[in-house]
Amino acid sequence: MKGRVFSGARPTGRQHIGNYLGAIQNYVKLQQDYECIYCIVDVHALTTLEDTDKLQENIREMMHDWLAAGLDPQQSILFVQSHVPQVMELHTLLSMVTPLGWLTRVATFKEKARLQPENINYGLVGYPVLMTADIVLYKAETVPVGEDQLPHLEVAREIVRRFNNIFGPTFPEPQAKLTDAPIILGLDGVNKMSKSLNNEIELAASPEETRERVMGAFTDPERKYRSDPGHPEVCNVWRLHHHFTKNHDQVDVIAQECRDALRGCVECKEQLAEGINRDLAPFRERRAALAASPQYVEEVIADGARRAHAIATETLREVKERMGLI
Ligand code: AQP
Repeated sequence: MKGRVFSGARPTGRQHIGNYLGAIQNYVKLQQDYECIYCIVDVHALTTLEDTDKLQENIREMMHDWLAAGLDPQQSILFVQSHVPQVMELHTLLSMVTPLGWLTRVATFKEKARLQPENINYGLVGYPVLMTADIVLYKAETVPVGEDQLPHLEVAREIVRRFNNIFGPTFPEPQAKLTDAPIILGLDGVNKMSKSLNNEIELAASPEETRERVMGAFTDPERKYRSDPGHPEVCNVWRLHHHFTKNHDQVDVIAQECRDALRGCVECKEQLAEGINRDLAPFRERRAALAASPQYVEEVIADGARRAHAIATETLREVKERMGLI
């Protein structure tokens, strides 16, 4: 029997190259060898999303990104979290074995609480419990994520261990699966690429938008003039070249020319924008075709919910039995 993979992403907008390099490229690869379940976690989005009018649109945008990137609804289950409501029930049951201290010490909770002091809601602190419910409802062993999600996954593993100890072996301990680019920095060159920091490059951006975004990227902070020798090892634009410059010898040439002040940052960014636009051209073409087929996308979403529902019902029955509820 094939092992099971689960991962989710919040529909807070279109996917960016950090999401792609950190997670989606693994989602696609894993489809070959595993039974994969990928979820658009709309309930998780409510913890920070103010503009819920956009939620339905964002869900479709994300599905377009996923399908265009190569997720195959024939092979994998692609669905929306709230369409399989058993996850809310499991979340409540798992909350009974989760000490509050495990949740309040999570760094991402502290950070979100700092960023939105006026809205430190229960959903924020319970985020890892709902994430655990997402994963274990499908008894997934492997969870492809970016590095920023590792603390949440660690809590998930602790909850699973505790549940299994108390009620007997029920869930596998989920393992994270990172790509070779587990954290992509944003255009500011300092923070994780992230929509909320407005430092992202969207996969679906037009070539002109991409070029404009890349030209605004921060480079080597120590290099003031083109005639100054550069330091590629501290430059995020150079790091991004590793992913969008096909020939790796060329990445070394770029570094040497930068060190010798033979190439300027503008030239370097222009070349990066060209590389991104070249690599993403087929994705963008597929995405435009999907956007023109709304009926097909609705069918994918409905079919995913039906298939996920069947697995979820079975797991929830087993959990309730173990917990003495039936
Ligand atoms: N910069 C990144 N580098 C590597 N991986 C990343 N991921 C996110 N940003 C990076 C991974 O992408 C998956 C889905 O992410 P998500 O939608 O849950 O992530 P997010 O952190 O909410 O995305 P943003 O853009 O950072 O959203 P905001 O700003 O709204 O919080 C996850 O596996 C994540 O690790």
